[in-house]
This record gives sequence, structure tokens and C-alpha cells, in this order.
Amino acid sequence: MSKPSVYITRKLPEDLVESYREVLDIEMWDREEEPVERSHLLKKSRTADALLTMLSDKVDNELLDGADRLKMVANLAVGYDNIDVEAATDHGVQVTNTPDVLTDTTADLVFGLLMATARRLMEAEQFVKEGNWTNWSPLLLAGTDIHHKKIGIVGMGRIGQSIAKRAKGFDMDVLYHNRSRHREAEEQLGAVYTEFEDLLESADYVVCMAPLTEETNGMFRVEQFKKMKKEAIFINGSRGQLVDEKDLYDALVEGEIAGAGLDVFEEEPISADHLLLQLEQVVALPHIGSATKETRYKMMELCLENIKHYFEEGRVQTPVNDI
Ligand code: 8YV
Repeated sequence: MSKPSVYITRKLPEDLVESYREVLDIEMWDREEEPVERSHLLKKSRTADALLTMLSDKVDNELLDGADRLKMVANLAVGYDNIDVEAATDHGVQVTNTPDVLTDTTADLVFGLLMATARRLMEAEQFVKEGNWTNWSPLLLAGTDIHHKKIGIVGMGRIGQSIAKRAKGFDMDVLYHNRSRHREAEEQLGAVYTEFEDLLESADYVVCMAPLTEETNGMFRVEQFKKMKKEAIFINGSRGQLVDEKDLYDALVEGEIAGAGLDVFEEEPISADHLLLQLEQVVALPHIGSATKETRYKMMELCLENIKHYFEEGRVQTPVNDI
């Protein structure tokens, strides 16, 4: 019997892929620095049994309509807003994601981003490297305290809870807002469920970790920034589309809030002339929440395991939809 054919939309390390070649007929996009071209992805989808996709690959009706053999899509991310899951289900296509393996890694990064923004770490490093450290003054590069402050986590999923644990270690008060109450986080972490508006008004750090859905799209706009404290710092570790970037820029320039730490943007990658990059109170990262070698390997492996098991046993470890 011929092996199921798998198309991978980025070049993955051969040492990882190699062992799966025994059971899967794997082909990969081979240009290290460039994302797969849409026309190429559409062409490959027509003959593939499975796709291993990235967030930048749109899996929509256009792709699914032409993908007669396609049975599954393994997405290399916990989020799957790049995939029209309803359409995939209608086409009988199993979708999987990579939860759990990236939870702590992403929480580490988001908490690090909060610290970098509050304590002005990037500015401070630049100051030293540019040779400006020639004197000392009491308020030189003075930032804002983190310990004993209030963190408001919007989106108390796995990563939100993992951030709450870190915040507890810093003696912070933890507020959270979520579609539904999370009793475990309340009992074990002392996190306090708070209405969205109340959270915005009382948190010193507002951390956005909600997934991108129709309801969360654009949930942080001018009204929300105006409700926050003038000293508040806004952190986004989920998706750029949850935020109106022009409104965030205005809020920062007009002093409605004090700073922002952003790992994600509305359109990625962003260019150096992006509005928000012009502000020194913004710390910007290139969407590296889950980017450690250990975790990225685990994510890639989970995708390949899901594909292998789907074809061998008809089951996957981390399904997004019921087929
Ligand atoms: C992805 C992410 O790893 O998992 C997610 O949803 O946003 C990141 O962890 C990254 O975008 C690669 O697809």
C-alpha cells in the first residue's frame, strides 16, 4: 500500500522528519527564509492526504474545494484562526493543533515581556550598548514595580493560568476575565473573576491572552484603553487582531496608558516603520511566544504524531473538530 502523502509548508529539521518518512511520504516547502506561496500551497493541497500548516497558511473553502484527497490538517500552533474549522468539518477534514506542549514556554515569554516593558529593559540595554552610561541619577531609566501590583488576565485558558502562576510568585493580585468561570484557577491560584470593564479599570497590567474569534476581534479599542489606569501597561501575547492598533497608538501618545508589550500584530511580519515601533514605551517582539528549541520540536513532533496516528489508527491526540 502506498504511504499517505504529507505536504509541510515550511522547512522542518530533517533529523525530526526523517523517522516519519518510513510511514509517510513527506514533501516540504524548501525555501528557508520565505513562506510557501499561496498558488504552490493550493497546488500541493490537490494531491496531499495531509497538510502540516503554519499560522500564515489560510485553510479556507478555496483550498478545501480543490483538495479532493485531503483528510487532515495539522496546524503548528495552539491557535487555529487561520483555519476555517467549520468548512474543514464540512469537507470531512480532521484538524489538529498543538496545545499543552507550549503552555509554559509561552507563559514565560509573556511574563518576560511584561517585565521588560515595566522595567524598561530594552531601553536600558540600548542605553548601555550605545555608550550612554556615563553617569548616574536617581531616576535614570526608572520603571514601574511589578510585585504586589494587580495583573488582569483576559482569557484564562491554559496559558492564562500559567501566567497567573508566575504572577503569584511575584506576589501580584490576580484578576481574570473569561467567557466562563474557572473554579480551579480561583481555588488554586486565588485568581478573582472580574467583569471585563472592572478589570480594565483596576488592573495595573492588562494581559490579553484570549483566542481570536468573531467575538474577540477588536475587543481592545479606544473605549477600553480609556478605561484603563494612566499608569497601566498593556501586554498582548495572543493575536494582534484583538487590538485596534491605531487606537492603542493614540492611547499611548495621549497618555491614556503608560506602555505596551506586544508579541503579536494585526499583520505579521510588521515593518520597521510600523506606527507602534516609533514609541519608546512599546516593547515589540516578532511573535516568539512558543519559540524555544525544546518547545518548537515538541510542537513539530506532535503534528507529525497526529498525522501518523490518523492514518494508522484513525485517531489523533489533539483534535480541534469532530469528524
Ligand atoms: C505559534 C502561536 O507557534 O500557538 C500559537 O497559537 O501563536 C504560536 O505559538 C507560532 O505562531 C507558529 O505557528
